[in-house]
Amino acid sequence: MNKRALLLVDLQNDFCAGGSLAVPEGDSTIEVANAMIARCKARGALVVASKDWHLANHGSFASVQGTMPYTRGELDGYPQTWWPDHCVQNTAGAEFHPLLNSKEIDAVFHKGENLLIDSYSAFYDNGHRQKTNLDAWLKERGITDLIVLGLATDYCVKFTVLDALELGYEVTVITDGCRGVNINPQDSLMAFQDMSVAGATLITLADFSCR
Ligand code: VGL
Ligand code: ZN
Repeated sequence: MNKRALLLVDLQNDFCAGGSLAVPEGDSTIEVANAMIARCKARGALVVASKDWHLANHGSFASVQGTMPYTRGELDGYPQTWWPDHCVQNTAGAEFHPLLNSKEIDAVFHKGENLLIDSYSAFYDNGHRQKTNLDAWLKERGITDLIVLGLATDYCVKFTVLDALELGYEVTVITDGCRGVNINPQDSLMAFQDMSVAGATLITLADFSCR
């Protein structure tokens, strides 16, 4: 029997309107997330969430590197986009969006705590060196299928979905529950394509309701 969990990726203030790394229309993911939380809970599914969780001097911050935000370079041998300071541990920007029904979340998994490497995926850092507890937590509970939505499509959603597929989960992405940074205008579209080619099923909230 397949057992499903809903995975909410980085639905934090800094990625929403007024946040330091605001994703265009990022807030619009929140009502999709709340609808999915209600549906999944009604079917007895678990709900988990990731949080980007950096120290104030994280190596991905342009301010730390003396570079311009949204330009690119290399961090510890990996290509790296330099970001505005965001999701600093225990700041308002790192909190869940206030309208997110976060009391329904069964477990939260933090990532990005290592100063020297970025961590887009909720499962691993960008070098696949260290694993979060997410995979073990899900497998302990017999979860085989993941339904994923969140921020941002072209970074944390994409790499979370690709790792989930590699780890053997069946993955469904709720596309209207995702929004991208789109440094290049096509980035989100290309990210959805990458997820689909790797084996993810892409559907909308409306599609999900009639399954
Ligand atoms: C993210 C850029 C930097 C994300 C996190 O959640 O997609 N993007 N850190
Ligand atoms: Zn980050």
